[in-house]
Amino acid sequence: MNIKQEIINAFHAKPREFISGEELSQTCGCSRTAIWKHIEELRKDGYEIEAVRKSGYRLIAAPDRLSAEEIRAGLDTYRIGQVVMAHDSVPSTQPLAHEAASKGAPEGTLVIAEQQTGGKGRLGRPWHSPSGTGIWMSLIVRPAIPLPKTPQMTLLTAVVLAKTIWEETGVEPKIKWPNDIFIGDKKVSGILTELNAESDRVNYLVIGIGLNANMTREDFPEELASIATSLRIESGKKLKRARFIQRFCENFEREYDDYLREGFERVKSEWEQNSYTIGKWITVSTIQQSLEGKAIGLDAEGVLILEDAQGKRHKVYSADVNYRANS
Ligand code: BTX
Repeated sequence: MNIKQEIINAFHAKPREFISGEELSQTCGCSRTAIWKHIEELRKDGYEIEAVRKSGYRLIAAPDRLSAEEIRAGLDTYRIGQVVMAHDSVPSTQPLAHEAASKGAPEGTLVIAEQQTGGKGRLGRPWHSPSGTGIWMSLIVRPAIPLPKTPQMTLLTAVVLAKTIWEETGVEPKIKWPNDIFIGDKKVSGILTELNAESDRVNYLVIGIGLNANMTREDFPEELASIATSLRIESGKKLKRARFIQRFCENFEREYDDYLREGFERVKSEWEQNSYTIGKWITVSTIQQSLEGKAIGLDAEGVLILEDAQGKRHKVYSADVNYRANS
């Protein structure tokens, strides 16, 4: 582990306390001069660190930047989020995650960026990803599941996101089929799952997550103002983004392990409990046709069941669906 990471971990383990140079040098296995040099580097990175003779160093404030060190400090997982590739500005985190995955990046690797200049949604739609205010990240997973089950991973991710939003902000999110998180009638988050597979074998999935964390109303462009919101707007508080990502990774690992062991049932019931869609009259457009009906629930595999005006039930697969809700 690098020395900067060790120092940050030590600060996180003893919040608001002074830690002596001696103690830090023992923890990190280096000289006190080396500690002092790394403290200076951390200050350059935006950490506010108080130094008092005889008492040592104390962390006053961490920068509001998403660094690998901040995410890993205090992260209680064994694989999700244990490798973090952090960038300032990139076109999109998705191709970077694909590249890393194809070169063997381990399951749980996170690619994050402060800003995306070409953030993408589904079907080539753009995803607005301004600097410093959101969480734009791609998670690499390698589940041993058959190809037709992969849309379940999007539903699982939505459940975990909704749970983490609730736990960290107290606002109540709803999941809109297939891949959006809503607060009230506005979108706060979207999920884009991309797949790399051969015949029936999944090599890896890249789960892209866009979450509007700290945008103010003015930060949204005109075309999004009436359809998008942020956690800050809804909760009235700034979100600690690194902490949110840690809690997300922990919740994800728990839910994912349970899913790999026990199957889809728990995800299904959690998804249905938090659904924005179920009970609503919706229009679903596929390439072949447009269907209208009431969303009844998910089947055992996670496929949405729609009941039309004649009472006939239809299965709606996420893969070929373009979704519009009337209500
Ligand atoms: P989607 O196709 O369901 O949603 C895209 C639509 O959402 C856009 O057409 C626009 O109307 C609206 N939109 C765009 N930006 C925002 C925003 N910031 N907040 C609310 N609504 C918006 C959803 O696709 C999947 C988004 C995944 C984004 C992540 S970010 C990390 C990763 N990298 C990347 O390029 N994409 C993913």
